[in-house]
Amino acid sequence: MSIQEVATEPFDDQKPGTSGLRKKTRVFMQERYLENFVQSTFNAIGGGSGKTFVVSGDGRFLNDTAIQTILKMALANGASKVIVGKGGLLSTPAVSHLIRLNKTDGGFVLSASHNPGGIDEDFGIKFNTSNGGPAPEALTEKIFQNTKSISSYNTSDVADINLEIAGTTKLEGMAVEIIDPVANYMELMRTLFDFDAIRNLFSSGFSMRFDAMHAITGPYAKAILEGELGAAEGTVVNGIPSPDFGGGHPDPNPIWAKDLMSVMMQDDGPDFGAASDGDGDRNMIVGRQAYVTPSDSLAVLAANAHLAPGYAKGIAGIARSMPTSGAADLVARKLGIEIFETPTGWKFFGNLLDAGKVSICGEESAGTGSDHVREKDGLWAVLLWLNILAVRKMSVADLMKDHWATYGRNYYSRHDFEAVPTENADQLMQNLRDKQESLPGTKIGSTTVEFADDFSYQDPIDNSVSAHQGIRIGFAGGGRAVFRLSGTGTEGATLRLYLEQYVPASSDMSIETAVALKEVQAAAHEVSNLAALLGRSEPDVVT
Ligand code: VG1
Ligand code: CO
Repeated sequence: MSIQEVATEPFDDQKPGTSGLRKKTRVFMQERYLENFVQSTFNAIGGGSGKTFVVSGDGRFLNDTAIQTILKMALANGASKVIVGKGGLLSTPAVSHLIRLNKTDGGFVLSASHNPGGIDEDFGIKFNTSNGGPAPEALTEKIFQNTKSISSYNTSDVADINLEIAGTTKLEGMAVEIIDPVANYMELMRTLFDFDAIRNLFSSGFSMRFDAMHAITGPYAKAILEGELGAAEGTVVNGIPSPDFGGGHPDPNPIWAKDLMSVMMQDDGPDFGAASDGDGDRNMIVGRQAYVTPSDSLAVLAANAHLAPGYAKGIAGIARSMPTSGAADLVARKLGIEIFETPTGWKFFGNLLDAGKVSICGEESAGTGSDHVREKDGLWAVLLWLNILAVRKMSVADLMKDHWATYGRNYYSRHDFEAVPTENADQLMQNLRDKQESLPGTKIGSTTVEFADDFSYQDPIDNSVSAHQGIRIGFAGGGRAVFRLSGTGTEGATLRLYLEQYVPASSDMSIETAVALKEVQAAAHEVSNLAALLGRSEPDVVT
């Protein structure tokens, strides 16, 4: 075996986005593309010498070859040990847990999450630090700077490792430990939830459908829900991870999880439905004829978490990303705990979780999680819902009605305008930035702007500032619109318009979401001149 220092030249497009580096798969297949990014990461953390890492992904096309590349580079950079899930498979929350459990120096997650997979679709890589969470901005910026000046990377000419056989192999000076992807994660879940109560719920006839969307949570859900908790065989559908996710988008929302939605909307549908994304960190929750928005799910989980053993002492605080609705804020106020509003992306929750300031975090994009790991965790959310339903003994629909009767309801929807020419999207954002200061007091359509700003966040722990995180506009009467550009897309720009309307507990809660949001939607379109700038007014995806 020999270790080689290979000369390379930089690429200019390796800036990590909201959640790591995400590109078309063929971009990643270019010679030295992955190598450059991985070496830039090793260089940014002070080298790999003597260090231990977790490396795995969601099984999408290129997963296994990327793992082999990283193993050879880890060896050449002096790493002492790498832990890999059998078959190269680990969900993102499981990677986070293994980093923490084994006190490794970090890990590489290979995934483009909810983006489709395949040679003509998307691939991605993300580095997580020793706390188990995504690299904070200061580190991703350092990695990016390295990618622009890199001149060589280290690799070795050892043979590929067989990832299908559990056990430890010595690769020259480096140990490669192949482990069962599910076992440690299941043990962690057992410490948090009342498995007996959930088992009794299932044995009493409670029915469920879990759509793994041909992605990573299949094996986890099968082992935990069917194997351990006694859910009927067949509860988990699309449970075998495939390199192209069966040709679909592994994105758990009513659009992409359409089959699940139609089963759940039937009169005799299952009691409970859930889905998860490509890498297993997102979740969708739906009861029989009752879809739960992710923002509401966060609020319900926070309000009821104490019913699960892992949170029986109560929660310390809640954090939500800025575009997420204010439903969780109302719960925090009632519980007398702090609420934090952070920029989009899980990396902003890490410091708050590490400092013990918050126990539960969430994003409107179907991500919820807690201090048990440093990533959002799809199956965790599903199990917490099951634990709550087992204790409260009511349907999802009734639980939501009860929640809204206590707190009022935050009607919510996200409108995505995809593959917009970058200039047009930038122009729209720039116009809003230019005029936000003068907006308060202005009448727009049938409402009036109460506040407007370009969201800037100062981390309360390390005091780092992240500016220009999206335009927030608050309207009279409890409406809010948020504009921001996606940091995970791989084609043109995606403009996200987030719409929210609060109605107090005494109001009629049976109105349709689209109706409740009509006024704020019209005002948002008017204030941004959206139709003229984008050349259309209908979004591609409404969630
Ligand atoms: C999207 C979501 C954001 C989420 C991110 C990563 O980012 O809006 O809430 O954290 O995806 O999710 P953006 O920049 O496209 O809006 V995942 O499941 O990739 O890890
Ligand atoms: Co994901």
